Amino acid sequence: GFDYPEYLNAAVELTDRMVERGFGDRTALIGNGRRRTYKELADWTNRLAHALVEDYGVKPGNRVLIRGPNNPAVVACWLAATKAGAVVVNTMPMLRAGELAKIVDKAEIALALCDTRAKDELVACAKESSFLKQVVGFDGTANHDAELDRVALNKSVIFQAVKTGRDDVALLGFTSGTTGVPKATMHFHRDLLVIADAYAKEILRVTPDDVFVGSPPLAFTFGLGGLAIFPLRFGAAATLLESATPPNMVEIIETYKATISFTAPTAYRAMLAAMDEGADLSSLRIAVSAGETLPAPVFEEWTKKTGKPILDGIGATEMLHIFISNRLDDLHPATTGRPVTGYEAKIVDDDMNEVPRGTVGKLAVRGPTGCRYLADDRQLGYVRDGWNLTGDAFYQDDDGRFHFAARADDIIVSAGYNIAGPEVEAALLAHADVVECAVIGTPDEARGQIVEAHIVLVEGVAADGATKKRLQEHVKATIAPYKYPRSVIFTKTLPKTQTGKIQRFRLREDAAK
Ligand code: 3SK
Repeated sequence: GFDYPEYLNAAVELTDRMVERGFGDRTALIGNGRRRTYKELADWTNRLAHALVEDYGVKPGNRVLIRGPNNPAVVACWLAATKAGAVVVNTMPMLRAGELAKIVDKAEIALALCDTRAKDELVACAKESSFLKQVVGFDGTANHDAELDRVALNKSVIFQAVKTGRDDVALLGFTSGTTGVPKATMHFHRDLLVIADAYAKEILRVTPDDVFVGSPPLAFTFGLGGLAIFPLRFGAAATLLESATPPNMVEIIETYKATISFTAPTAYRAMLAAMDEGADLSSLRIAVSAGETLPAPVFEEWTKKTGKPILDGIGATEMLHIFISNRLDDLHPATTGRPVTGYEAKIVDDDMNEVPRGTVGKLAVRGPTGCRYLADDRQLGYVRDGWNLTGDAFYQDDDGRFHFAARADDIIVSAGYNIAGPEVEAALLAHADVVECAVIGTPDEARGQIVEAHIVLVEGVAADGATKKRLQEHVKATIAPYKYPRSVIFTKTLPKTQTGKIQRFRLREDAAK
């Protein structure tokens, strides 16, 4: 088990405790043109925490919204608010006033801390909101010259953090999932540490010499874990550069000799393409892939070209982070691997009975973290008999490894055949002409549904009948021919969530119009 003291403040463990443990002079955060040590981070967050309590009246349990692109100031605000006993709601900088309003109302947020460059939408949201009273700006650039920075400047670097219980809520992770209606998932102080002590310790074997890089926003718990909690828990360093979008990650890896990367399969494809242009990824020790299942061709190419492991894993905002993963010594293409230490997983039917090995069913998981929606009836659908039902269709092979089949709603039933959309996508992605694709079922009189592929082609490939035919033939030659896409639509972009997941439901909605 994971034993934590009854009173535990996760932010203290990630900062002041690290200084006590001798990491004070080591680099914690890299960003805004400078490196900050653990001691500097502890001092900074203590000053900010004083400001939150003394100048902005933050009380334990208050929800505090944070908005800004990935940079050290966002991490500092998150840690400071957590030290002050607040429940933090990290939000994506791309959200508009209307989307922010849904979060503010759901979480009843009175105070927001906002990178001044992203303030307009939040101020617009505050004007309409009966909850949001104050939007306080911080400077997310190198200058640190905004209201919050100025108020915090002369505060003491010693702060008596709020004595939170290990099961006090520390974080509300918002997820719109792939269906669009936001839900708030509650996570405790101990949950923030357990994901490091389980996944990051066992699977990544993080050491203080590691340097993390990644593209997921800190507002997505995949990013908060990979770019803040995991490095800080083990005395390692995190690069937090606003430019860390997938095309630029390569440069960051080269500059800072990053050792562990966190991103999604499409970004790994882009990085492989950059290698063809001479990019040097040799500092990387491990590539973590999640968000979408990792197609076998990307796994193979990555392994061949870099000689380094690429670890596919499945996580969920509801579970806080990754709970099934490949391992450095147990690494196979087209499998998600086995449960992370502390977690159990099984495949069940609609009545929660375990199905035989090899049979596709619903993925059920339980462990030290789990789904706790804030005031939301959807809790009843997510947790049954103590097991979390993630909405993914999986099967377990004879060796006990878990294999992704589809999101439950990505199964296409065509002329009586059950076809997993992602399997057709994997076949298409293996073709050199395809950059990205999404496969859905669309209504068809004769077959009930037919397989429809939305495809982004490599630049220069003609979006014409000949390409369509070539790709259809390729699918027929790769997987059972009845799975080939009868309908093919070429597109420039695919609809995605803020966290980069393809929103197949949008394509389905459009198809139904
Ligand atoms: O893919 C996800 O949804 C996810 C969510 C939270 C943490 C990690 C992951 C991969």
